[in-house]
Amino acid sequence: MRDFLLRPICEAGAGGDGMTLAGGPVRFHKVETVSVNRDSRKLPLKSVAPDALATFAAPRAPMAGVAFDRPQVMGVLNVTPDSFSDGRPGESVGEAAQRGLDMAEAGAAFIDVGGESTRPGARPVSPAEELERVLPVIERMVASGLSVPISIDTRNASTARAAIEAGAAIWNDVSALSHDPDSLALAASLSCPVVLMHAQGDPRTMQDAPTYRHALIEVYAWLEARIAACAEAGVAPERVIVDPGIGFGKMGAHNLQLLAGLAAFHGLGRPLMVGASRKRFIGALTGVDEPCARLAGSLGAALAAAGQGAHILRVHDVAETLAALTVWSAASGFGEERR
Ligand code: 8Y4
Repeated sequence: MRDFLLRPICEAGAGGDGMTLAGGPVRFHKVETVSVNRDSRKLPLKSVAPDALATFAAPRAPMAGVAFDRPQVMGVLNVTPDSFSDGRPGESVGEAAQRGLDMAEAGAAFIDVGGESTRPGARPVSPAEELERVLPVIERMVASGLSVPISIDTRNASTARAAIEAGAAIWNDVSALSHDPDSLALAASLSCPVVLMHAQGDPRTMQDAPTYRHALIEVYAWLEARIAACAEAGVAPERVIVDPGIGFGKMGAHNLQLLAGLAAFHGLGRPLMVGASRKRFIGALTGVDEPCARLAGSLGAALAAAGQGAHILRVHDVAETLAALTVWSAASGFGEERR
C-alpha cells in the first residue's frame, strides 16, 4: 500500500509564475510531501519529478460538455421524501423538477438527482422505489428543456441505466461502482462520465467508529486502485471523476484532513469533485445542529475546496455558492473571467 503522497501547495493570487493546478485558476509554486510516519517537507518545483508536475498541472478535459477551467457547481436535487436536510414530504414531480430548473437558472453546471438517502444510519430503499422517485423528475426536467447535464446519484445499476436512457449524462455512485455487482459491466457498456467516490463501509454502518492509519493517503490509494479496477473492467480512466467522499465513513478529523490535503488528489490526473455542503462536520465545527442552517459553514468549505483546485462542488445552495466563488475569484486576482 502507498504510504507517501505529494501535494501541490496552493497560493491564491500569487501571480503568474509557478504552475496552474489541474487547469484551473489556482497556481502552485511548491509541493509538500505527505507521509504516514515522516514529517512533511516542502519541495521547490525543480526537485519534483517532471511527470508528477505535469499530472498536477494538466488541464482536465470537459465532461458532459462542462469545462473545468474554473470551479463548477453541482446542485443537489434530493427526491427522497424522508431526507432530513432538504427532503420535501408531499412534493410533486413538477415541484421537484422546478427546483432542478431553478438551480440551473441560478448557474449550476450539473443537477445531481438522488432518490436514496445515504445519510448515516439510513436504510436502503429498493431499486424499484428509488427509480419510481427519480425517473419522473428526470423526464420532466428533460421535457422542460433543462439546459445543463443531469447526474444520477445511485448505487444501483438498474436505476442508472433507466436514468441515463431518460437523458441523464453522468453516473454519480457513492460506492464507486462496487455496491451492485452489475455496475462495472453496465458502466463499461456506457460512454458517460462516472463519479467514483470513496466511502469506508456502507451507509448503514459507516459512521460506527471509522478508522484510518492516514485518511488522506488511504483515500488516495483507494481511489487510485478503483480507477485501475474500473479500467480493467472497461471503464476508461478518461471517463472518471474522483471524489474523496466527505462524511462517508469519516470522523470530523478525517474530513478535515481530506479537505486540508485536497490538492493531493490532483495526482490522480482526473477532475476532482467534493461534497461538503451541510454535512455534519460543518455542524460540529460551527455548533449548528440543523442541516438547513449550515449555509455559512458550507460556503467556507466550498471556498477552501476551490482554493485547492476542486473542479466540481456538490452543494445544496447554488446561488449562494456561486456568489461566494465570484467574490473569492475576483479577490484572488483571477482576472477577467467572471470566476
Ligand atoms: C446534510 C445534508 C447532512 C446532506 C448530510 C448530507 C456526496 C454524494 C452525497 C458527495 C458525491 C449528503 C450523493 C450525502 N454526498 N456524491 N452524495 N460526493 N459524489 N449528506 O460528497 O449530502 S449524499
